[in-house]
Amino acid sequence: MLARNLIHIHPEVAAALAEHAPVVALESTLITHGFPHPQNLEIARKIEQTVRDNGAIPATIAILHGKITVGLTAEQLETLANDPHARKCSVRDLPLVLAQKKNGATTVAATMTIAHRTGIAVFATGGIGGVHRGSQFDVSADLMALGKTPVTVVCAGMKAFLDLSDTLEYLETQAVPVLGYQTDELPAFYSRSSGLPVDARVDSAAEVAEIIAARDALNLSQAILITVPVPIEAEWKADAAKAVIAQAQAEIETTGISGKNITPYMLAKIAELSGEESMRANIALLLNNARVGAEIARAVNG
Ligand code: PSU
Ligand code: MN
Repeated sequence: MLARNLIHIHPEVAAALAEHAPVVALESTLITHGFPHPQNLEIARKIEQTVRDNGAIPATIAILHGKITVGLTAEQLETLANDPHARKCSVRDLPLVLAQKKNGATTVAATMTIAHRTGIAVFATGGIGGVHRGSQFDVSADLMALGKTPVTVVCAGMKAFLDLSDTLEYLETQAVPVLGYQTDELPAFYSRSSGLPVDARVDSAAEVAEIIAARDALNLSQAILITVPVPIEAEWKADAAKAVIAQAQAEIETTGISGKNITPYMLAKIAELSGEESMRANIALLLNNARVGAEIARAVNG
């Protein structure tokens, strides 16, 4: 367990955990670095509301004034969404932001780590990080966290500008099962198809709960990755997305942007080049994943 003075758990989340009621962890980097202000706040609220509408308690995770905060008040969510200086925090950034008493937004890796330490089993997000194209060493710390943190992560696959097949290979090495939720094919974030297979298809939250129980009975330390395709009506077709991603990729190569700034740049550039389309798909998949996450959390506690 985390030291008491480093962490604050919202009373509603603490009560739900004590009663073994369903809780879904949510990340905060997508709020500060994934969407433009001020839509980011509205999207964050909608994700939380979708978790509630589907019978679970949302626990958005962030660092506020150097304190790990699990479950944000409406005011805290607003503060974070309005803070242009909040640091994008992967696991390696946590000690720094805590010691400096700053605000930070947690990535998939950091959110999983904190969720597990606080006893939250299910985490819903948009897209996980992965292996970047053409760069052998640009591998998101999300993949390492998946290899050593036994939670269940619900996502729409990896962001489409990554190298999806190398990312799958990496996850295999890390012993992370990649399951398709009502699909045989790995979703490609904005679009439903990637042309790549998942390890196995699962069709219901109850089935996922059984897999989680078996993992825990074996005391395995890996996450289970549930990949859910974007809803059909909001899909941004792979062909159209491909051209825009290629253009964004060409543009970033002229900028010198590196490291943790690559993903936020690519997301913003793709949104700018595609207009409404990528944004619509991104929001729809987030809400859909929040719903599936809540259903899985209910099945785990049922
Ligand atoms: N997917 C989105 N928006 C985001 C991210 C993913 O649609 O903002 C964030 C997640 O928090 C993810 C992080 O963990 O990007 C990965 O960053 P990197 O590639 O630098 O590891
Ligand atoms: Mn990177």
